[in-house]
Amino acid sequence: MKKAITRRNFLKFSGAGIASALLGSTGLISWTPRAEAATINQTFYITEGFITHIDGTDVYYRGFSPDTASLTVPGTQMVVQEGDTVNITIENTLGTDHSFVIDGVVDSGIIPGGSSKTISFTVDKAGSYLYYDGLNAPYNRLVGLHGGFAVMPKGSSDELYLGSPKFVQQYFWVFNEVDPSWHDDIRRGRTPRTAYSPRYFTLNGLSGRPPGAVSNGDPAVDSMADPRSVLRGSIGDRALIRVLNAGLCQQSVHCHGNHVEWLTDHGRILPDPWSKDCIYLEGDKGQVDLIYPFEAPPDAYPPVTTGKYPMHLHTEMSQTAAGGYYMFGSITEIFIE
Ligand SMILES: [Cu+2]
Repeated sequence: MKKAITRRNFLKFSGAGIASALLGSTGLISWTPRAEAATINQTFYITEGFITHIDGTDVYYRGFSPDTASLTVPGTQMVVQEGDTVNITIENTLGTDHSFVIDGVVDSGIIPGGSSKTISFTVDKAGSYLYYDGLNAPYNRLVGLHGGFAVMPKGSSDELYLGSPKFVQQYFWVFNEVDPSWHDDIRRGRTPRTAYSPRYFTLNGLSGRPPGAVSNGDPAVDSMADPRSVLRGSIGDRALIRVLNAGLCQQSVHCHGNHVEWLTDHGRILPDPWSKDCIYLEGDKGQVDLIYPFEAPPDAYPPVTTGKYPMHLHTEMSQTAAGGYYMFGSITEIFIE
């Protein structure tokens, strides 16, 4: 049992995104396949606090954090392998009930405020998953209680599922959007009654800080510099992107430079992957898996083999913040080096 943190002790964070142990110095997810299944132990602390956005607004969040002193939104990325036994301990440091759910895999049930629970499950289907708090849906998920979970095929380091198109590096792109008044309602224990009106749009918990903006280039704050989000590769590389939508808004994910290969929709394997520029991402837990091929951009003239290209969403409001600031939404960079 843990004592609930009182509301007086709210921590304030300038940005989300604490790199996890799974991430190397470049931010890439590194993975070494194993011949044998393993037991994976992970502890999440459900914490709360405020994150300051570009216009100075402090917005209330909850997160699946690696310790009691931090607030991590989205929660730490997890990568496991088919056949593994996963033990997840949730320490709920808050006064409210929460849960841990992976659709089709596990549901912890209610974890009352101030208590902890360990859930054990085995994973048998390679793919990408959103873990989230399923209680008070969708509010607990929207205010930050979500994260990415990947199951690698047994013995493989370069496939989404056995026999899939191959990749060299892999990333999570977890999208969300933020209606501060809803977050404040949740903080006060109220059910939101106002129309959903998101004012901030995030990628892996961060928004863009374009050139000239405060904290431009700071990987702890700027999604255009966050190594968890920025695609980096050389001609011939291929990046798997596990795209998860924790938010409610449908999106259109557009990678510049090259088309992406669209491998799955909601975990369903597409038999004949399309090569496409814009990918529809359903709202309310939509998910797709994509491969970005680092090829010479076919439309460039004169021809180029290096360059910097954006990934942005084609819903225009998702590129804004606080109702105005343009280019401060869900955006990142792609470097062909
Ligand atoms: Cu575009």
